[in-house]
Amino acid sequence: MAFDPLPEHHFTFGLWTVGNIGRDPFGNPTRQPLAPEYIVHKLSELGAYGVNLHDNDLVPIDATASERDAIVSSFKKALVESGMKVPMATTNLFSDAAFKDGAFTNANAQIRAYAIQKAMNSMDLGAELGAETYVFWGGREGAEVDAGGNALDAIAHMREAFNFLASYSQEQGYNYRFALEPKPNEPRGDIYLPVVGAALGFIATLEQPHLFGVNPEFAHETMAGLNFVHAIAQAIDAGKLFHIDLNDQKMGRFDQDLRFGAENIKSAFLLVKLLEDTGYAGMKHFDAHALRTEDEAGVWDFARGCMRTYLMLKEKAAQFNADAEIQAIIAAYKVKDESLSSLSKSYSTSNAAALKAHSFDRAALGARGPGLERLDQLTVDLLLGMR
Ligand code: GLT
Ligand code: MN
Ligand code: MN
Repeated sequence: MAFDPLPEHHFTFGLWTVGNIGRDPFGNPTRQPLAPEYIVHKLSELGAYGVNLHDNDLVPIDATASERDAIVSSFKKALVESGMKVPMATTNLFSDAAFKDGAFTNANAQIRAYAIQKAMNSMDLGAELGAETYVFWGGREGAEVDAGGNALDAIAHMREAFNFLASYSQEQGYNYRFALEPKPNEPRGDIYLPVVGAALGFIATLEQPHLFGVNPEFAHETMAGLNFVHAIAQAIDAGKLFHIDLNDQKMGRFDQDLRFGAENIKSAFLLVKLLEDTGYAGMKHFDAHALRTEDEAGVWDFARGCMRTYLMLKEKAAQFNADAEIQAIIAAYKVKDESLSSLSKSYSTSNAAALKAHSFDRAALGARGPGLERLDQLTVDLLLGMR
């Protein structure tokens, strides 16, 4: 099997991902910048569906209006020539010094207003390029010092900004779906809305919650030692998985943004299986970058590898679902009892009375092993190509 990516697989990369120049806090760039038009053509050749961007990945923050228009028209030409789409856009609210203590949540009202202005301009750009999903990653929306008392205000300011921008989107006819991307820390000591569950809880407090979902990133829950597959399950259950950022990460380390599947292969497998089994129809965005050690050839190896690993894991998921022994173990694991389920599924006075009157064999319930060791070993066998 070739595992060749095709546009129908809806794989996307950010301009900032394959365009990453290999800079880190201790070291200078190790690669030359790549022109956005070149990136678009290369990704299209590799079988990607589209490319995503921040406003300033394409248009420098200090560009004049005419410079902006020239840059955008050259980029649009590359999109038309290559057939590539821009499904998602976002705003850079973290690189400029003005945002060093946050953007929408900054304690300074002037910076908050500037952040909203910048986001509106960036939403205009995204809409012009055809983007339907708008991501908010609150990279600088956080703190090292809480003595300023901003933690509670920040949530209210963030709510104001999202309510404002959702109305702007509707009035302009953009009809974006907004996807909040949680991260626990880095570049701030602590970032507000650190995990998927926090973002889901916050969305319920917005004026138009139906317009908002999440854009979870594999590395972000993993950095904090949390289970990304569980986070995605909760987002799917809530109908809020609008977008996903795929990459990899060792737990408890600096933000590594590794190639998808590079590190936690079993979790990556279970994630792909969950997305495929539940018919996730959104974009699969690889928000990662080639190692700083690599030259340009390594960048394209990285991009090919992300897509190839996803497709191999998708194949493994199909094999898992068709494996009679594995499915028999799962069927036995999920013990069914129609009559007890009918009592416990929903409350009624009579169900409560019948349940209270039922006699359970507690010792037998505690004695039974669910077969998870065998199931997990078969999963490992399957992933290692032994089944
Ligand atoms: C940045 C970050 C990502 C976000 C991007 C969107 S930019 O690279 O590390 O997780 O998805 O702003
Ligand atoms: Mn990240
Ligand atoms: Mn991301």
